[in-house]
Amino acid sequence: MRSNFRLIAIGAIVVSLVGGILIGRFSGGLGGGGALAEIAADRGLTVEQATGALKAFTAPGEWDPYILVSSGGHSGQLHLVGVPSMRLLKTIPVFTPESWSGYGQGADWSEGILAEGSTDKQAAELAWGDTHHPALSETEGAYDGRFVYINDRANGRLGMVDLRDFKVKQILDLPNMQTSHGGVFATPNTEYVHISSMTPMPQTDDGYAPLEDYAEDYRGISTWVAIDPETGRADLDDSFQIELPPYTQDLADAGKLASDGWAFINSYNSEMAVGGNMEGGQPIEVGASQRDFDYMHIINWKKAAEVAAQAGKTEMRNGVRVISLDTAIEEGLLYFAPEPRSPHGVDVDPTGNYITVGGKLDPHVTIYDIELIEKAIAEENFDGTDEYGVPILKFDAVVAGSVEVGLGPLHTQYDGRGHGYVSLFLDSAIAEFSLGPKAGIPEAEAFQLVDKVQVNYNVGHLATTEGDTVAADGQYLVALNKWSVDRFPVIGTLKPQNFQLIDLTDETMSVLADMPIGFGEPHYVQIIKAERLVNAIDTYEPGTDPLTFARSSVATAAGEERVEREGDTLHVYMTTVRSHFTPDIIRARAGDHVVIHLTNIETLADATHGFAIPGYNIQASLDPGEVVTVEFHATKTGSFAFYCTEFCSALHLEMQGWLLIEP
Ligand code: K7E
Ligand code: CUA
Repeated sequence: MRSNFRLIAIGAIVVSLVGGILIGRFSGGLGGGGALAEIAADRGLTVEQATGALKAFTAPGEWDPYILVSSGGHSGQLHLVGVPSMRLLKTIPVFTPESWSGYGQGADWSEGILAEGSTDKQAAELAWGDTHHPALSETEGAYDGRFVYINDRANGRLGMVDLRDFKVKQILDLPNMQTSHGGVFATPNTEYVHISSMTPMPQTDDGYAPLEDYAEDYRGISTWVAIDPETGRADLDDSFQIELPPYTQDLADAGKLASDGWAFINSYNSEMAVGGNMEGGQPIEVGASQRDFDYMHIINWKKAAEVAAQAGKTEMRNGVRVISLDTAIEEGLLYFAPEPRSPHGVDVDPTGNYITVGGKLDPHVTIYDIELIEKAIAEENFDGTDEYGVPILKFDAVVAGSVEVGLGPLHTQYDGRGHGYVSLFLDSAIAEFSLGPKAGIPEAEAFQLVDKVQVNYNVGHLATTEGDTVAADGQYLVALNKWSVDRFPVIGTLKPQNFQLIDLTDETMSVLADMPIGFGEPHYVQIIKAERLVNAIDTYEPGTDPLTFARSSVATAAGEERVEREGDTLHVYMTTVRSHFTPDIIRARAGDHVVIHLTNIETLADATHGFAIPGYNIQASLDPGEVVTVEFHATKTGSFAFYCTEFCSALHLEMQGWLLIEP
């Protein structure tokens, strides 16, 4: 408990400090400088806190200049957060059913996406995913606001959300890989979205191989998913995969500008440890941390796309063309650069010249230079090969610099002013460091630690505004802290994560705000300028099928509502408008196959209706203009009062009807 005495004492200091500053700054148009200082003092705020609050404040009704697109971890969702206000705007379900939006709760379009997202590769139809790394689509290396892709860490899948209506349109279950982690990025013009395996998988017909045959039968996979520029959808026929050695492929990034055409994938466990701690072996984390170096994979993806197009250079494996490891080596598509112990993040700077790697067990970041890499490849400046024959570039020949930043460096983002910001998991801090001359930093100041700020606690990823694109603008940084420990009231044993907003516009970094994340465990996020979301719509054209954006063949206009019976199938063409369903009585018989085509004939933004049937596990959401079909078997007789789940109008409670299923 704070004593009143302490509050008064702090208050007095704050009044004088804040008063001086705030009166100075706000005596202009606001006319209330003294009052602001008093409020700060009353609330016990320090100057830093009051300044931070004002910097992050977004007035009621004002829009944030940035939108943060966050993965939701094993909630299987994406979250949109306004920056700098750190207000949660929306949750978008991708891999996991969600009943607000009716996703996977009986509506045809979403059931179809989830069903297609589970191929025979899976043992069951999947109802969850672990979202880790969102990748916004890009044009010329900058976000273009068209699509966002997100991987499923658990099941090796890729989801696509269309940034017109912010709904998922496709889940692609990737052949030949079981898991995927950080290997997700869009190429600078979104020709491909890359996704790589994390844990290698046996490339055998039945997906099984004894662990004794790990080195022989297991392989990593780098997948280049071809993207249709109109729809954003993946086309497996035009996609290809590259086989990789059975190391654990981790984070990845696309080259851009100076490094356009290249891609970089970190790996660890080049020891190929498989565990066996009850069978006389070492635990995996021990076995996988033996060597001083693992390998950064350097892939010439433009050349790989050419090779994949040539006859005889690939083999079809479960519906996708695969370039074998041997072919990749022969054709000069794959090189390794040594990277210090247990690397995690690999991040290309906005100029494309530098590639920063954080080694979890090394207190440095290592910064590679693409010009040096290209030179070493051209001159075959190799340190031999790995056991699979992949050429290893000489470490000293490709590294531009390294900076001692602190303990547990993971991920790096940039500000477009020649600085990198790296998350330090063990130190619970963000370190700012300078890049080299190719990013505009004078030689004498290159590759140095610049600043450090403490975060709370144990930061994983971090994101700066557009900080992984050519347009990084260095305004804000968000730290994604894994633990919140004591930052929030005790609300049970499962604790929220903590996002912290950090200002990058001053000489030194400062923490402006905390945002508890009580709805999943975000890993990576990207922050896009809100003004780039030019395709976003707030209503559909009347009668739209959300999957195609075209007019639905079952769209129903006002006055065209009807019920048609075809044997045991009952087709209901229903409209929704404030505040009724038409028809509001559906008469079915036990055993019928009931198909209800709902059209929301509203044209006004926000006039969403829901359609819920008790006892049948059905809840659909219909945005203005949207058409959704709900289909079920009338297995249980009864009188079911269906109703609208969105509070749409003063007579929302009256927006209900009867589904009669006669015995
Ligand atoms: Cu570092 Cu999944 Cu990107 Cu989490 S990963 S931190
Ligand atoms: Cu429609 Cu409530």
